Amino acid sequence: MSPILDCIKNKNTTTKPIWLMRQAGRYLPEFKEIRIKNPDFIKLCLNKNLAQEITLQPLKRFKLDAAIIFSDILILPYGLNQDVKFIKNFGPMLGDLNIKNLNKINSVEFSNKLRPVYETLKKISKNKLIKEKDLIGFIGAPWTILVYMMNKKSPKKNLSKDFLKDKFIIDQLLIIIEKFLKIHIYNQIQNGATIIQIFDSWAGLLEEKDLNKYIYEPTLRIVNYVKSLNVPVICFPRGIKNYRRYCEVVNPDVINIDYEVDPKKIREEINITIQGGLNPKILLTDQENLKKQALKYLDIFKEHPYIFNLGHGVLPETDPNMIGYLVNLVKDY
Ligand code: 1CP
Repeated sequence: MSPILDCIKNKNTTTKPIWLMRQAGRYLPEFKEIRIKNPDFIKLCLNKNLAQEITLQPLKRFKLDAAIIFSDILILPYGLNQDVKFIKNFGPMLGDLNIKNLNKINSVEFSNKLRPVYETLKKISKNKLIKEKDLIGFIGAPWTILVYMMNKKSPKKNLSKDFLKDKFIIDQLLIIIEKFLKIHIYNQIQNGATIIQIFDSWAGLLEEKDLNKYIYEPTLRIVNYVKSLNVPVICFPRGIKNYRRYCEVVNPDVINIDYEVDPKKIREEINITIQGGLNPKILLTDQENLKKQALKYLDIFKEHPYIFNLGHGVLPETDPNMIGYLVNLVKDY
């Protein structure tokens, strides 16, 4: 059994497996080289040979315990025929929503449009670099996908909270998003994903009173769906104020904490496997500081099933040597 599955299923605490959110891409020179020649990001995600190569790049350099498929959470709106573009120095830009057209899309059409992603997973799962390791498939949580589809750009670039007033559209859209996220999960698992991670990058934007409708209920249904397929599910509700409550309601196999979470407190509060926490900015400092901060997490979770990871993705300006240093440190712990 792979170290990560052993940690999740057997609650093994003796080894501390490691992988990193956003380990493929951005900070790696070998990724940047491919990216420059491939200006259309979605096309790159759908290029089987290159997507396989990018997924495996970090495994060639570092002793990581998992690969995460090179794709994006916004491949979902793309699959639903909403225009998705990534603009340099701006981020994602989505086209107008047409709820009538969305209602007409069927699962075969959707799966065919995203077929290259699934074929990439299939290819990678047969690659010897992934042997005894996990291949992580992923989705954006319904709330985070809703935010991008309605806001049409990153909420960093201003989010009009008014959009929550359009209940009629939102309720229809949430049903469509959930339906196709499940199909996307099913297809990823069928083609070799051994774990599913759910990124709720904008969970922190909601007030307490809206959590039930937009986060707890739809995410719980998706978590139960993944569990029904006998694959572990990791949830990352970034910025949510009450992780304990989230775990009680949604009950994923693993919870990824962000860097604002007090690791000692969360260890006392929950029983499930914990992943992540280290602030990715620490990787921009020096090795001595990195060692000190990483050991803090390793020591706190010594007796708890723990998968080493960050509290958010690897930053583009990270020196790959710092990643190598961190991975070796965790492996030698
Ligand atoms: O311009 C470039 O070179 C593209 C940069 C890039 C990359 C490498 C984007 C654009 N997406 C990705 C890949 C990606 N995205 C992966 C696979 C690689 C890996 O993790 O190793 C994954 C898992 C994601 C997930 C993702 N995409 C999230 C959730 C995690 C998080 O960071 O919170 C989100 C929010 C996105 C949307 C997205 N994709 C890319 C951008 C610039 C954004 C917008 C982020 C924002 O709103 O600020």
